[in-house]
Amino acid sequence: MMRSFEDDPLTRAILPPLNESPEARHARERAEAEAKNISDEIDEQIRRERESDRRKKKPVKLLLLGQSESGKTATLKNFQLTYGHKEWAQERSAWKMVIFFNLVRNVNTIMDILAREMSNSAHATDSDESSDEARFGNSPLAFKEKHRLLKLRLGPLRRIQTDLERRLGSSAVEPVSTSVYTAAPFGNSTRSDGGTLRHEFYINSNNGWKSALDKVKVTMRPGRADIASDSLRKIRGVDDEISEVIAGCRDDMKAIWEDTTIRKMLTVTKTKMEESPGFFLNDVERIAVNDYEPTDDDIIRARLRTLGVQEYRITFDHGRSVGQEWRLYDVGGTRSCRAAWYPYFEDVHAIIFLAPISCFDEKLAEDRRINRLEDSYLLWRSVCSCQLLARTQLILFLNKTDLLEKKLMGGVRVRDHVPSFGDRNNDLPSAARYFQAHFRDILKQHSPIQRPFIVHLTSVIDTRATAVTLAAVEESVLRHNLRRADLM
Ligand SMILES: Nc1nc2c(ncn2[C@@H]2O[C@H](COP(=O)(O)OP(=O)(O)O)[C@@H](O)[C@H]2O)c(=O)[nH]1
Ligand SMILES: [Mg+2]
Repeated sequence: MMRSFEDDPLTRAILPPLNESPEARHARERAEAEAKNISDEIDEQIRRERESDRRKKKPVKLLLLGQSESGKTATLKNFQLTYGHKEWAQERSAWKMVIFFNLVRNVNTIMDILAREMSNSAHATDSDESSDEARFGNSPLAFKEKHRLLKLRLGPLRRIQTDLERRLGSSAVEPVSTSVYTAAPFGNSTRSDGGTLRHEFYINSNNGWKSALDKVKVTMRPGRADIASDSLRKIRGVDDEISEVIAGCRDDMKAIWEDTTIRKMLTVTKTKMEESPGFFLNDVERIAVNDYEPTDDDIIRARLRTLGVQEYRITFDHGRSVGQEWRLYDVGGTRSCRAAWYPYFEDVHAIIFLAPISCFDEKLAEDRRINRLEDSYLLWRSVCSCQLLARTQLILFLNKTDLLEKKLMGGVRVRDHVPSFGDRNNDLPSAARYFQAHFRDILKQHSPIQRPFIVHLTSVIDTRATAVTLAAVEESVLRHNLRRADLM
């Protein structure tokens, strides 16, 4: 027997009652309309969530820009430490050789100066004592037998540096001075020559520092144990030897760094070891041991030069974009490398621009005539005014604030290098505020379309503080992306 429509209990329940009053009917219709609104809203919400899921799958692309030694690679390492910890942990032991290399290079730099000054002062005693006095005032550097012995005993570190240089490849070599490049050679490029640039500077899919690290890695790759075991044993042997030589030089390395005559020599020759890239001399006691394991902070501070443009992929393991892939592009910052940046501008979501504000009294390594802060201003201006980047979010890191503070406390005066600074207080807050205002003015004046000024004061070797900054960056990049997608 067929059941009539009205027989269905559910249908019956939602049918209007037969003897409904006009008021009751009105109330019912209102309630129904409201229910429909809510239901539509839920549908819309589901649609939006699906859309955002779809969008989420697209990688977020972030480009790191800034002059050489501004802290780009260190920032990238912070991203990996904070959001891709598993891979970070796997690379820890390979960093050991990079840190050894940095330390040995520090020591050899001092040895070079020592050799030069010792021979100078020997000449001075032979012929004309006054020249030495002219340089060192009333107390000429008194090199003793001790210094000669230290120089001799630290001799083996030369070979260690050469060995490590060979192992790490070109990333270990710092640039030399040339002056043929302008601050932003990409500025006049058009998209059409972008194609040729791409050929010259390709993305290193082996992952930048990773390819350098691979050269020093001694991990056993699965399935290759039999073929590789022989050469692995050899590499391990070399590594062990390097560790042993370094551990053997531990006390002597400490001794030269703590020696008052050597310190005086460094002051007189204006050598600021603490500010040199990859400075580890204060950590000799902890590092120069056979079973040394790099800490997170050591890895952040380790220096490998970045060549060309390199892509790093990090799938965020927590935070708002958990599961989301971020592609970070790290670039070489010397003037000669900057032409290679342009092709990457096209589809990048955001740029972190690093300006090391401690550099107001320094010159570029690749061009000694150019003040480093001026170079950052010029570079920032060309990034701000770039048409291709008009809708790209710019995030400015005023970096190396720790070094800036130290410098100012040490008595270096900003106004001596930046006359317009005038009579402001010679301290971190005033200097940071002053530099920041300059960067803001450039952004306001040169952006093709109005854009917000997003700025963070950073010291990217401080991993904890940087994790907080990166969370803010993540938030603003995601927000900006949503807004941009809504517009399109
Ligand atoms: N003290 C200090 N050193 C920094 C800071 N940022 C970077 N460095 C150091 O400066 C050197 C250059 O940094 P790096 O990230 O390699 O610069 P890049 O050339 O822009 O990639 C490295 O030795 C870093 O450890 C900072 O905020 N404070
Ligand atoms: Mg770099």
